[in-house]
Amino acid sequence: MQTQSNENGERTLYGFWLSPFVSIAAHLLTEAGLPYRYQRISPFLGENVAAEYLSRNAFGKVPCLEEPDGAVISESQTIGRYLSRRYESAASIYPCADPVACAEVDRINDFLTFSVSGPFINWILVSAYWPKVLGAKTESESEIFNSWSLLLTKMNLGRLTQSASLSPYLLGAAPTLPDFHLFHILEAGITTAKLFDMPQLDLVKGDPLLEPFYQAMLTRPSTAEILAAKTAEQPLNERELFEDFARTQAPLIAPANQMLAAMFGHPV
Ligand SMILES: N[C@@H](CCC(=O)N[C@@H](CS)C(=O)NCC(=O)O)C(=O)O
Repeated sequence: MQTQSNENGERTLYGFWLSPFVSIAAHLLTEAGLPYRYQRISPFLGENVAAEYLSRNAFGKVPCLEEPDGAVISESQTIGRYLSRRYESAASIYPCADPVACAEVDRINDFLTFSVSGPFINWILVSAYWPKVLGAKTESESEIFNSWSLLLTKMNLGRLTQSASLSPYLLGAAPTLPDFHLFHILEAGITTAKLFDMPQLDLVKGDPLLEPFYQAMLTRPSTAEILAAKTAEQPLNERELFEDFARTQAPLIAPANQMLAAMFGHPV
């Protein structure tokens, strides 16, 4: 595991609140009663690819958690599993002392990662960010991807919700790692649906199984805390998203745009 000298002995969570993955990590820390300092890293300003941040997470992705003893952990699900192994107060979200119970949590969470949340983020990037924020002329190709993604996401979410306990959480009366994962993916969908005027990204509205799950998560005091922080930062995120992101990303996405132009047969 990577370590960083941590002179002030604080726990720090790096990221920005619009990120569902940062919100998952923050939510798990809050649930477990583990205090932390939040340090905003804005991908819209390119802060996630600056040398200082890359020294913590070479992937340039947020979240990243720096522990009081200097341990540095990134990837939201890794952070969740780490917290539950290290802190008794986080043990219930990932019951690693019981391999069979743990396998059940992994089964749901792996399905979410591979079949729902990864593809969902690609959906948002291709259908919304690329044409509507980064200015790429891929409207018709993005629209096709949008339709396929809607179909596949609904299909896979349906498999999950129809087979889960949902009483009210995925595995029963108490939430585990995949509940926080699913909640923040749904939250990201609701936020981006409004942001880009794409109602199809709101996966909760009108879904008789997801609506009660979402409401149950909303009743948790930890959820209110996380959503308040997210709401407070939203104007800043929107400003940077629409005013700065295209400029800071331009050098990074230029090679991708060249490939897209070659694939699609027109300038993007
Ligand atoms: N699998 C990662 C995903 C993290 C991720 O995709 N974070 C996004 C923000 S939502 C990010 O850092 N994007 C910046 C970039 O890719 O340059 C996790 O679970 O933590």
